[in-house]
Amino acid sequence: MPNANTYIQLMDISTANSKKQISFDEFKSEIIADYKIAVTSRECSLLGRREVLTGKAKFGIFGDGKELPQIAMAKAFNEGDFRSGYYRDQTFMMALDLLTPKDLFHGLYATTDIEKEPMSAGRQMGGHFVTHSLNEDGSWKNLTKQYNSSADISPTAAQMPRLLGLAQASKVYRSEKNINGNLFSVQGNEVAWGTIGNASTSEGLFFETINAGGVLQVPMVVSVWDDEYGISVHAKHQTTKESISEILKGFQKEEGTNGYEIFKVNGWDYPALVKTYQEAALIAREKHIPVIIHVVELTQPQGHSTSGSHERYKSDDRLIWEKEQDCNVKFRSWILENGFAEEESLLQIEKDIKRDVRNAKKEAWSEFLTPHLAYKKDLVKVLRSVSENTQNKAAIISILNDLIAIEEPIKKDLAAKARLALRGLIGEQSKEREMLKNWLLRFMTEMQPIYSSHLYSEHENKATNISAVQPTYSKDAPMVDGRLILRDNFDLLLGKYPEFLIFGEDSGTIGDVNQGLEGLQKKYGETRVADTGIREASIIGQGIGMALRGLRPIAEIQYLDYMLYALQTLSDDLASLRYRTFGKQKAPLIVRTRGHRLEGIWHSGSQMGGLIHFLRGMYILTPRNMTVAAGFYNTLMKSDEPAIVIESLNGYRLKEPMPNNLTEICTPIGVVDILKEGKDITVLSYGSTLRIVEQVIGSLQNYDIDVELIDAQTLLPFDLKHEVLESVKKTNRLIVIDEDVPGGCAAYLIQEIIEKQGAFKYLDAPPITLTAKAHRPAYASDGDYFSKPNAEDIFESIYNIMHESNPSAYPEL
Ligand SMILES: Cc1ncc(C[n+]2csc(CCOP(=O)(O)OP(=O)(O)O)c2C)c(N)n1
Ligand SMILES: [Mg+2]
Repeated sequence: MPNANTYIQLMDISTANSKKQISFDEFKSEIIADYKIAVTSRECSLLGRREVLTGKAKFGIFGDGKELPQIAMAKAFNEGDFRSGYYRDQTFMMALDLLTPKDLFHGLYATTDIEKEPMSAGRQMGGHFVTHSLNEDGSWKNLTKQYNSSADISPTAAQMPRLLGLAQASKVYRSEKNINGNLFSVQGNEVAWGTIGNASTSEGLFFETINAGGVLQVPMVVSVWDDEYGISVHAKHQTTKESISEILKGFQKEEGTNGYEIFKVNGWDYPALVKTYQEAALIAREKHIPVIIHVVELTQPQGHSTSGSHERYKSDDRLIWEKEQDCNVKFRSWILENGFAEEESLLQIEKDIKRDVRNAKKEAWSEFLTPHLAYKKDLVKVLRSVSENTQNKAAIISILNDLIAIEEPIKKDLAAKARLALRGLIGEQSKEREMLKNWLLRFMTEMQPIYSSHLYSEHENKATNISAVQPTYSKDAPMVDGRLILRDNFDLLLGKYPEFLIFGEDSGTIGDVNQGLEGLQKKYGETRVADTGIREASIIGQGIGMALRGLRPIAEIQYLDYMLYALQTLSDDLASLRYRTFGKQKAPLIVRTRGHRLEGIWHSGSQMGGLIHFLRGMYILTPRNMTVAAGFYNTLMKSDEPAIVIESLNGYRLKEPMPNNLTEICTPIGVVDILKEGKDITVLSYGSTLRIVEQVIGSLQNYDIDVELIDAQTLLPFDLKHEVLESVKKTNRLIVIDEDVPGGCAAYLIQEIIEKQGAFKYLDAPPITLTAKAHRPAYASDGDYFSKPNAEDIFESIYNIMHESNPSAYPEL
């Protein structure tokens, strides 16, 4: 007898969540449809693992043992909602039709066609999920009409910071009526759904985000998939009391407090899961109260990944328990016990699914191979011709035969064989050699972008395409503190762009520690100009999540030195976003910070070398004054790419003339500024140090040294027009001065100028860097003097270069 009680219970919840009432037959078929998803997903995991063990795929990590809660989560997930999860969530993706078995296998093989491998065009390991937020031209799709998944990354818990922002966006859209959020939100009714493994909750990012979510009261539902292990390490080494829901109890919302609703549910209990997820959705969606769902008693039938087997670390008892508690097994029994299906029909379903998944796998493999085989055929033809007209016939034929023997070639095989053959033709001239060269050139030109494109935007409005607009001044332009230029510019930006908001530590009430936002919270409200807790990584996460949903956040990191707390999120999540999604998602977050040359180990850092290397995929901008900085913000707001703007900490009180075209000023990105022309030596610098260089120029002039001074302005990207090269062609001497460690950013700039711009042949003297000492900058004025390049260092370094090239004109110092 089918269990009518279960039906009635579940219907109660569904109705409460405003889903239409369904008949008992419809209910039964929904259960069977769910069972099919669970079995399909499991079959993919089983076959997927085998594909790795036989060598067709390189690595496999699957969602087996976690199927059922994901099906329940998918039922509560609405269009417009966002997921921020991790590599176990294939069943969720399948339940919403965002991933087919064939897609999954394409992901395993690393098929590079985005149509066939929609998760990353082969760039990410399987198990990293994504949906496409952007149209071909880079514009937004209507995200309220699709299920959305932000792009997964591998570092455990790194999905948490962005989850916060994804949820916060709903809150912003609900409260800020002036924003045109048609493509992103329907009155803030969207829930952001996080998933995380039990062991990954040990990470700081998890706790930081949970706390911030409780403070902000944003609609996020965090599911913890608890299988008691993190690879081989048991919960007793991971979590106090071995239970995340137990230790999070202090976050429980009570009458009159903020906080979370916290649920604990068994991962094999279908009706309980469905009920829990419906309730959670309701609470988060309507009331914007965050929810934690601790899903326990989950299993991992095949162990963690294809890197090892779980028999090495799980006891026999645990292994037996996992077999019995397997959520799919328990779901099957529940269906039979409640009479929702007969044994035979389940057997038939399972058989059909096995066949379908096997076919999907075969098709995916064949589609993966097809283009490679076409290239191979082409290359075989070319090498055959080459072999008929060469003095190195034996070697070429041997390469050709090796190539023919590769039945299932990958691109690397083809490139390597062609290059090997070309090497064998060194010294020969023939049309066949030309043919091979052309084949290889075409092949590499076609292949390289498949692996290297979309690091930055490739669309019309990319940041480096925004044209410069110079500041203009009225005749009686007042000289004002630099911070006022920023403040007035932010004021105008807040007025111009309703979707623009700015937040950080002390950014709200006092208008930031240097008062660049003075009075703006009063004028624009607590949502748009906001204080945050001291939690740099999740401040960035707020920014990423909101930018993923069409808002234009500026996340403020109070001091450059504390960027390190956020560096992992910036590097792994933000900087790689376009690249890892093959240009299908964007998060145009602007990070505002201030740094350089104050005093003390943690208030004067200039770790630019670290930033430029960790953050490829972002723009790194170092304005020398606040007018240039304001221009960068304006440029960035016209574009849609992520950037960091580092304001000079000691520049807020320096006087600058107030421009009369504030919001129009655009400082171009990737363009240097030649501040003084000169004939003797090219001096490249940026930020606060540049001001000291400017002070030295006069003294150098007294010694008959005519400096050409260039402000790098934008470190990533640097000098796209190669203006420094033109300068070096004229001066034949080069020094790069900054306050990073030796071999840091200055070394990068030298590499750009010498290697990329090709300045080597125009130099009469070795290019020199003048940097800070290798240690952290010591405190106070003397600490600064003996840690960072000072006026005397700069004078002497430049003088010495002149002395070396012309000792009689410039005698020894
Ligand atoms: C920051 C970081 N450290 C280590 C790893 C390697 N690693 C990948 S998964 C994993 C265990 C995660 O366990 P859990 O969170 O319980 O998820 P499960 O795989 O059990 O679902 C580890 C240590 C990683 N990916 N990222
Ligand atoms: Mg685990």
